[in-house]
Amino acid sequence: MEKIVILTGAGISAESGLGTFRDEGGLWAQHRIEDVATPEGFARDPALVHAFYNARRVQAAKAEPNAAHTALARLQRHWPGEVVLVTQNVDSLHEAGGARNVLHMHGTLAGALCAACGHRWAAPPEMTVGQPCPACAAPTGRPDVVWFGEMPYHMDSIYDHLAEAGIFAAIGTSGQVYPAAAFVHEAAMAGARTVELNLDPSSGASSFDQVILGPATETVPAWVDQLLAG
Ligand code: BV8
Repeated sequence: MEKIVILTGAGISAESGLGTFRDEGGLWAQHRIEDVATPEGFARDPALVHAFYNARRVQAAKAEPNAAHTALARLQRHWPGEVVLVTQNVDSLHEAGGARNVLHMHGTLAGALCAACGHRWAAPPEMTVGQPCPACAAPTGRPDVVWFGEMPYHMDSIYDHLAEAGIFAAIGTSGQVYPAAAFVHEAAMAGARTVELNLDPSSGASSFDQVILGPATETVPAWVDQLLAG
C-alpha cells in the first residue's frame, strides 16, 4: 500500500490559536527574524530570544489540538500503509492529537539544548539567560529549535521517506522556508501524487498536482475521509 508523507506548517495550528509567521499580524510582523530566530540573534540578545520562545512555549502548552491534528492521527491509525508526519512546527499539537513518530524538523518548544555539550533535556516553561546545562553545568541552555542557517533535524530519514512516497501532502505552510519548501519536488521526482491543503495558495502551489483551499479543520478531515474510503 502507498506510503503517505505529510509536511505540516504553522497553518495547521492556527485554529488552535497559535500564531502563524507570515499571515497578517503574524510572528514575523512582531519580531525581526534575524533578532529571534538566528544563532547570531541569540548571541546578541539571549534575553530577547528566550522571551520570544517563553511566550510561545507558555501559549503552546495551553493550546488544544484541532480537528486537523486528530484527523491526521486517525489516518496514521487506519491507513494500511505507512503515514510519515513531518512538521516544521515546534508545538506538540500533533502528538496531543494522537499522532505518533512525528518528525520535528525545526525542533520543539518542549526541548532545551546545551550549546556547549549538545545535551538535551525537557525545557522548563520559561528558560532564562545563562540556563545551566544539567549535564555540563555550562550556562549555555537554549531552546532546542532550528534557527535560520542551522541544519534542520531528521533530514536523511525525511529524504528517504520522500523517495518512497506514493502520496505527498503539504498542509498549512506558505512554502517559503527551505529545505521544507522543496520537499514537493523530491516527492514528485519519486513519482508521488502531490496535494496542498492550505487557506490560500502557497508560493509553491503550482508545483502540486492538486490544491485544496480552505481552513485545515475542514479540508483535512474531509481529505482523510476520502483517502480512507478508498
Ligand atoms: C538550512 C524556528 C542548510 C523555530 C524556523 C535564500 C534562498 C533560499 C533559501 C535560503 C536563502 N537564504 C537562506 C536560506 C535558507 C533558509 C531559508 O529558507 N530562508 C528563507 C526565509 C528564504 N533556511 C534555513 O536556514 C534552514 N536551514 O537551510 O540549512 C541546509 C539546507 C538543506 C539541507 C540541510 C541543511 C533552517 C530553516 C528553519 C528556520 N526555523 N523556525 C520557530 O521559531 O518556530 S522557520 C519558521 O518558518 C517556522 O519553523 C515555520 O514552521 C516555518 C515555515 O513557516 P510556515 O510553517 O509555512 O508558516 P507561515 O506563517 O509561513 O505560513 C502559514 C501558512 O498557513 C500560510 O500559507 C497560510 O495561508 C496557511 N494558513 C493559515 N491559517 C490556516 C492556514 N492553512 C490552513 N488552515 C488555516 N486555518
